[in-house]
Amino acid sequence: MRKLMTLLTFSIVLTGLLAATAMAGTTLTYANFPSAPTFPCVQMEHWKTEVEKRTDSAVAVQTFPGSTLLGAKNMLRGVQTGQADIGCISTAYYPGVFPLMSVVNLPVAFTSTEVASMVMWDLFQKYQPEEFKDVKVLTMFTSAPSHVMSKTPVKTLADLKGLELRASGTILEILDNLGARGVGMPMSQTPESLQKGVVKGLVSSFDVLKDMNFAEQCRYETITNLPVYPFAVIMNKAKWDSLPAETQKVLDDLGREQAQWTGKYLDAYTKEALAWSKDKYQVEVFELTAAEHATIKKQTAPRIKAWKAEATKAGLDADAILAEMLALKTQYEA
Ligand code: IAC
Repeated sequence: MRKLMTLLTFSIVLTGLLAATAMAGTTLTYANFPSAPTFPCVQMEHWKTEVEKRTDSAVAVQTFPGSTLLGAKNMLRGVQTGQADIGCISTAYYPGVFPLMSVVNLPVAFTSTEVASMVMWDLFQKYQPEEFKDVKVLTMFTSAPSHVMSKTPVKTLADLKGLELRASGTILEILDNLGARGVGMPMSQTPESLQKGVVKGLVSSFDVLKDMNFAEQCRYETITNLPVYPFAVIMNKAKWDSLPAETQKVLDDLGREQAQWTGKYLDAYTKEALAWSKDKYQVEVFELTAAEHATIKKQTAPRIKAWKAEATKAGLDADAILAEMLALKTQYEA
């Protein structure tokens, strides 16, 4: 009888332990570089909620916004080496590393984040570029089209002359072509540079007017419709390989949906952020003339040529990739 009781107790404890292990499942760490209110972190929390729900909590996601685990520049390497399981990178912060996907950063006049994000995701699926071979890509999306936010008014293109503006990637060269002075740095470094006066403004999407409170310092906003910044959410390859097939399926199924969700969210949110900035700081918004937009188009065209040369050098069929991107853009805009 005693023996039986012991055995029974033992098996109850064992069953409990096994159940607890199964329930605890996997915890994935997810690093992000900008502060928690920004859209890359909002989409991260949305993804966490969806993953935990769809796996019945077999997967828990632990999020690290604001460079608390990895920063903008060591994100790629940090995920490759497993310092974080998952990380969010802006490909524009890694010049020359992503010759194919940087096509999304070209001046092709995206006007919708949702469209740009879907185009990026489809391009990635079609080409499965080598440049991501060391990681598992979970989703991709873009920022909204970029505009000038500055401490001094930029009412016409002539006002850009010599103006130091923070940007990254393709937009740096575009600014130089337009007579401004592009200063390269990640978003997370921008508040300090604005504060110190190293830059007189920035070129990015309007969400940051509110989320980084840039509206307080940059009271002048000029609608320029410059490129979107491309983002990729990447996972450590060994960690991905260690996941059960049903978990992998949940994450794979979320890829496209997450790209679209983020694009939709940001399209609505940039409008809200601009309205908030007008209300709270009375920011002024300047529109350029059609002739000035034509000038921008003409002055930024060399960047497309330069991308083609870089992509060709990386062994890519640049013309085909660019044509595919433009075809997808037209398709999603219809
Ligand atoms: C952002 C961005 C980066 C971090 C947080 C919010 C961008 C647009 C792209 C950029 N909104 O680097 O300018």
